Amino acid sequence: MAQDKRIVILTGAGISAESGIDTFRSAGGLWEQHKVEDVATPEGFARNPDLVLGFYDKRREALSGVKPNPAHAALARLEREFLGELLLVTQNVDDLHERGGSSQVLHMHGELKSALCMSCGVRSAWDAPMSDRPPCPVCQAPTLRPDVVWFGEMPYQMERIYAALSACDLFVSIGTSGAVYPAAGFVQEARAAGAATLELNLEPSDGTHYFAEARHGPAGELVPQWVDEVLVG
Ligand code: BJW
Repeated sequence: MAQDKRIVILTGAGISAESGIDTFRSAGGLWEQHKVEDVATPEGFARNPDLVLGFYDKRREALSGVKPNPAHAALARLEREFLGELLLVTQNVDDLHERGGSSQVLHMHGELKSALCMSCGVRSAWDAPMSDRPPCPVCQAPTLRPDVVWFGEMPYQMERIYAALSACDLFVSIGTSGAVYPAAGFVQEARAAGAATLELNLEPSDGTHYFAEARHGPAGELVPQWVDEVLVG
């Protein structure tokens, strides 16, 4: 890969697995511990806000006990040293890309450390529990919810992502099962634009057949190897 190319990278829960954050669909993962319709839909939140706020409070609190792994560090190195254009899109709501050194991260499914006020619509940096119904820092209404994208909601910055996919030379998907749209469809968008496509995942994803190349193994090994290849040119 020459250094003057445009790369779009999509990451999912698998990139944070070696840091100790549960994935969603693996054995023992979050969707075995909780019903997805209870904790990751607007309807579930309306039915039982205490359950949902508690679920996200625990996951936000757990961030202080985990660290970025070599895969996050490698993508940060790519951001620093790659001479072409790079867009790092993550489905993850953790902050491990940023703590690993990446400064430009597009969180398409939102962030644990952000609050969305259902009264004024403002998103605020947030690193505290929400179960006790704290006031919005902007309008003071006690109507904060986790600033994450649930099923049936529109992910963030889709226009920007699709524009980058339609103009990229390489699309790389890392640590995602390919079970959730629209992210699962990015590989087809990139292919339609003539881009090369690469999957780096522990095992074949649901969409592995769409990728021109797939490498299977832990992200902590595959991602640093791939970044070395890109930077050596
Ligand atoms: C490793 C590893 C290691 C493990 N190294 N790898 C029918 C057909 C098509 C679509 C739909 C449909 N019915 C409904 C829909 C739409 C729906 C959808 O996709 N549903 C599916 C269930 C079918 N999607 C939506 O509703 C989305 N919105 C939407 O579509 O709006 C309309 C729209 C229209 C047009 C354009 C754009 C939009 C919203 C989806 C929101 C998803 N939200 C969640 C929760 C976020 C907050 C939170 O974190 O709690 O996002 S669900 C959950 O899944 C989370 C994740 O970001 C997302 C993806 O999961 P991910 O990251 O892939 O994790 P896993 O666990 O699935 O996979 C991990 C992978 O890592 C595995 O493959 C492992 O093998 C691997 N791995 N260790 C490398 N060490």
